[in-house]
Amino acid sequence: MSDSSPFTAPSLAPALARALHDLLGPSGILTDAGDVAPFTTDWRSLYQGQCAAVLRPADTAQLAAIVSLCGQHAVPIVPQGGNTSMVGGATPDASGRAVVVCLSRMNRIREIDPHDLTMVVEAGVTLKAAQDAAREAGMMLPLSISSEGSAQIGGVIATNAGGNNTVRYGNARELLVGLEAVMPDGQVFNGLRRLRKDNTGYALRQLLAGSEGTLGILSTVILQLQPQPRSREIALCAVADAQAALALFGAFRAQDPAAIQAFEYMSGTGMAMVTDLIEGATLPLAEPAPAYVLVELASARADDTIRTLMESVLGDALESGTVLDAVMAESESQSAALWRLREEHAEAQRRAGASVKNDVSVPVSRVPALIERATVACEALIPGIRVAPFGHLGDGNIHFNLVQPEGMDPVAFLARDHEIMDSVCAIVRDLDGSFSAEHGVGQLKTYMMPEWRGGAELETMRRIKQALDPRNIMNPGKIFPAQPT
Ligand code: 2HG
Ligand code: ZN
Repeated sequence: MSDSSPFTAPSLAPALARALHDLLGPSGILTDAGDVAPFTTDWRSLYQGQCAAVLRPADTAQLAAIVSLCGQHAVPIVPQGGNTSMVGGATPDASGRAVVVCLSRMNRIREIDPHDLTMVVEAGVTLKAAQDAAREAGMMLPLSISSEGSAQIGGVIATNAGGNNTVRYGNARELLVGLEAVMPDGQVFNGLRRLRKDNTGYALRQLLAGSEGTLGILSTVILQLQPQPRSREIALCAVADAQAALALFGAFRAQDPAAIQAFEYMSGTGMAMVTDLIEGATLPLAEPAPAYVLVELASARADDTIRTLMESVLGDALESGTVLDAVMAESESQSAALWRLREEHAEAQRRAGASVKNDVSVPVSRVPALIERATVACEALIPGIRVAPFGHLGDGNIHFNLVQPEGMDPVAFLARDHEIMDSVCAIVRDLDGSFSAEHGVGQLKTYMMPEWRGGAELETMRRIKQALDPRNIMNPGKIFPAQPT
């Protein structure tokens, strides 16, 4: 469309459509069905929404103007980064009233400070690009998730992503030093301060982190970096079960808790899906095992302490039978190959058929009980169901995922998703866990909120939402269950 052609978006009021066009120009607005289609469904293809337009601001001023204009016209806004939500958190509903605000044009890494160990990043930078930039500057952004090639920093912080390094560095929220956000009334909240100490009232940036776009849209953030590790060791271990995996975690932790960069559990079923369905993924062990652990140790020191630690703990574990077999990476490419076996779990499960995901957490000591009890419950519920739990054992977050039985109609399987989630969650609850450890609530898990977070907790969340976004334009339908009308 040329600059001079009249811009229309059938479901937007003409005055709003004109104002948005004047603000963003033709390249900043998508309305053609083919152009908007990728923005109206989610990575898992669970939701098919519609939108009036996709808006692509180039800077914070444009983002703020979009939010004010949409507020004046009571048009809902769905912020979207890399569209990698596992819970439909960035997908508009089917009404077609909302606009999707896509942050990918705001993609500058503004500054990396080697003295403060911080980086200033715009919301649309992919996590991978931010990690690479930190590495090139001799530092490390200690946040790693399997969707990092597509996931964008704004979404990563807005959903308080967790991932593989939480065991050592915490979730995204813990890495958030400062932030700039556009609030639901269009005001810009400038909290781009890089202070380790700043005890001046409510922790608003921590509130916005994890708010899933319901309280504002993050435009720029300051993230905490770490020195680049100078020594790193990665091993893949075969184990008999989660109890052995936990014992191995305890053995590493007893020697040096600060060295554990990642401690990931994988089931034999899930690993078989990866090696069967992902090209070039092969198991570097003599034979398949009931379960596996991928452990990464790292240190800022360049000596052989980390190698010695890995060898001695694995040596003892092999001798005692805690570990059945193990392989240590001897090169960068072997390290990447071992990590790939872990990181391709989500993709392999997607290829294996319909799946129900339970992104749950329990106290670390109870992970084996969770896996044992939930396996029995799911196998009793649907014979032939493929139980493929994996994830971040070191922080207690297991993706207790279930893949449809071979040959079952995927629609019939997904029709039972609440039944499956509820039976897993009953066990999680009994073990004092949480129904969503890192993927958030999105729209998929809103129905669980009253039971799990009801009473004062959900009511406080509702009041905050009502105070900041009285017109409910920011990512409606996420986090909060619909209230009876
Ligand atoms: C991971 O840890 C992601 O790989 C995705 O959180 C988990 O597919 C999943 O359930
Ligand atoms: Zn995960």
